[in-house]
Amino acid sequence: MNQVLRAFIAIELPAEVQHKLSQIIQRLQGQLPNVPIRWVKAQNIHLTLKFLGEVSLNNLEAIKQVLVKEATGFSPFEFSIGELGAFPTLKHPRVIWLHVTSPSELFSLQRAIDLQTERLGYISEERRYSPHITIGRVNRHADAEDLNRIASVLQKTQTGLVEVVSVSTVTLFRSDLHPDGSVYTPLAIASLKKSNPEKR
Ligand code: 2AM
Repeated sequence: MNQVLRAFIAIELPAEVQHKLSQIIQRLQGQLPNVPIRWVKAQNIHLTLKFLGEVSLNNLEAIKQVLVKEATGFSPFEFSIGELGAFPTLKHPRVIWLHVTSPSELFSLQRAIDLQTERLGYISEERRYSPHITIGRVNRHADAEDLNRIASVLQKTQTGLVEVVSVSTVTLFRSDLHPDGSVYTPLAIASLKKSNPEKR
């Protein structure tokens, strides 16, 4: 039997960062009561590197190996989170997110993981990787008035620099869709290159 699960590769955020981001969500929720948006639960907030989609259980080991091998090629780095954005645009928001400003390491790490998982059959997005942290998704049934209210709140809300995050691992997650939202479970955690111990 060919069993499958839904999976993606991401950078996990520390609980205190997730908490800080959920405070921004609460602030927006307060300004947008009764607007149909599915806000991301604090424990689910992460930075996606590659969405794999349906993965056969037979392929999991190969994916984990790719992750471990690619991760060890990169030194730990930091990225910062701040200011709101939306896809497709702030004026026409469908997916609400926070900007990620990062050094080239994040792009190189994402590219390496993308390339190697593509070799295993997990196709790359055609769009260029644009790092972001999704915090909400506007319901398909939102009407023009809802969209205008969301756009107006997003455009006038400034978050400034919210947090600087240190990255030392990447995680393979399984995603299970439940009626009350997705549940993400780590399947494997790969460490970036360990820094050299200081010479004495
Ligand atoms: P995004 O919300 O950051 O854009 C788990 O579902 C993660 O995989 C989400 O954070 C989502 O990214 C990302 N993802 C990318 N493409 C997806 C797709 N087609 N379906 C579901 N999730 C996708």
